Amino acid sequence: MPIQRLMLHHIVFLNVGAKLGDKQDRTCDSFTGLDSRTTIPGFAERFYAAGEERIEMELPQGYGYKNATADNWVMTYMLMNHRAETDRAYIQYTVTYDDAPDLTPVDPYWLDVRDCWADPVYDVPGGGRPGSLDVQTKSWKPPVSGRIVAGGGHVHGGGEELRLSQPGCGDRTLQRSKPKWGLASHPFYRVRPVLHEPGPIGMTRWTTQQGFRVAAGEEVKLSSIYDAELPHTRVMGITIVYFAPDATAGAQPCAPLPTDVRTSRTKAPGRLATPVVTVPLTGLDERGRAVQISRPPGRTERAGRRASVRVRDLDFSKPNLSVARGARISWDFRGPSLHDVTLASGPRGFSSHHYDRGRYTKALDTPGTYRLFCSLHPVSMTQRIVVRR
Ligand SMILES: [Cu+2]
Repeated sequence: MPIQRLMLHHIVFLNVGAKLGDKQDRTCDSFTGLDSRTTIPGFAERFYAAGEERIEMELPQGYGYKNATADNWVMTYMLMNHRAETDRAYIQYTVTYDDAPDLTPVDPYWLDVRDCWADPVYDVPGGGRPGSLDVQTKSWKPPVSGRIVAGGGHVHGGGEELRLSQPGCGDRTLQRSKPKWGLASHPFYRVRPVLHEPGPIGMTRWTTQQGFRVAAGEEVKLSSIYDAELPHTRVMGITIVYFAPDATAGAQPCAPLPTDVRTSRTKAPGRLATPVVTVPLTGLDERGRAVQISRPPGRTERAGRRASVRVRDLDFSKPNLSVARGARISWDFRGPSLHDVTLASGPRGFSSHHYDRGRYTKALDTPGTYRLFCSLHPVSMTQRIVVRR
């Protein structure tokens, strides 16, 4: 299925067990739902996920993810339809099933710098020096001693790397997962509309039979590292680690690192340096086709140090706005559907959660032109705010 039609933006596989209540996610007791309000119980174990990069789940020889015959898997995924017509597709996946009795089982742990949100995103505001980095971290302490035998990662556009480290051992690096980006000719950069900064085509994944040995309760740190010069909105920093419980693994503090780490990443042609991409605003022409626009239609309303915008189904009440420097803008969400406000391009990056009611307020201190959209309805809901000098 070419992404000119549909794009499988991401997919997460969860194991519910034989019946609801059998399993629990290993890092989240519950999740904050897409509406930023509802709490969802963590009734299933997240064990694999892929973004646009389609990372494979790979375990070293001799290890497996244990499944009972009666286990039920659930998929949660997002499709992006790039055409204004109903389409239909199948999701195909391949599983290697091994019934060898002597496999060592692994437990999947989802490490995420914004964990336990249904949409675990954050914003890199940008405005840093060239080469500067934005670093967000997540600490994880395994409940039992064991060995981390495999892992991979997920970043969005602007990502530099995900790093796993061991703070109790001088914060030594255990492993890095780095993105590889498509060539400028790759469909991610060519298929219109471009609705978000394209993600990588591949991430480093790694396996080790020996494993990184960690004691029960010992801290392991995930660092999500992004370019801090430009704004990057709604980004993620996620690593799933596969952990083999092993009572002997904690015996020697800061044990030598494994010598058998194997890494791999897609062989497809690509770029290693994080490309600079400006996300345009998109509108519809008379024939309903997506076209790039520099601003939404309508006159520009002028305001001073304060402005309030109603977020309706499917528009912003003030699509073109000019405000004084430092103005506080509040977006009032009136529903009934979920919406958000997200920077596409501009001097500083920000975004709101998804809301069907409530208010999001942001002070715009940096002059310039902010092009915004609702990330859920990016073609129909656009806004341009000029912050005067
Ligand atoms: Cu919306």
